Amino acid sequence: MAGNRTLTMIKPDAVKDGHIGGILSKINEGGFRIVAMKMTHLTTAKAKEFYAVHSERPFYGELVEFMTSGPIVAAILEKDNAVEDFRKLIGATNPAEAAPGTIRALYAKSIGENAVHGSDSDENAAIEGAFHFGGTETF
Ligand code: 3AN
Repeated sequence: MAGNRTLTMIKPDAVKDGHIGGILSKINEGGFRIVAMKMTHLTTAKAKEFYAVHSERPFYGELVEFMTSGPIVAAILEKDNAVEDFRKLIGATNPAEAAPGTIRALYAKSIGENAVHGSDSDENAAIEGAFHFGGTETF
């Protein structure tokens, strides 16, 4: 059975450019309920931990540097089939390939600075949710 929660981060580029409101509107219009949310600034250690799965990729250093370059907004979103439906709403990793109307088509600058994160599996959604939020911060 598909899970009903996913973890998103509005990344430093989108926060800096004033797109928190626009992205939250797309999330609401997409039928997701926000069950946890915070604005935070990742430390280098926390960003490295979050993206540990990419540690062997050539862009890992750049990714960690970018994700620690300014505050982010992290949120847990709830909806039936949340992981897959949210990845549809955000669009392809590379905004040049993201479908029109998707969050990345609207707000992302490049494959590296791509406005939002979305979990890629139910298992990772649970891990990433627990990474950002304690039980008393999730509703
Ligand atoms: P997605 O965020 O769509 O799941 P992943 O998991 O392949 O994409 O990559 C994680 C993050 O790493 C992306 N959101 C993006 O910020 C960064 N990234 C992915 N590919 C590249 C790349 N070729 N160059 C720079 N950064 C990248």
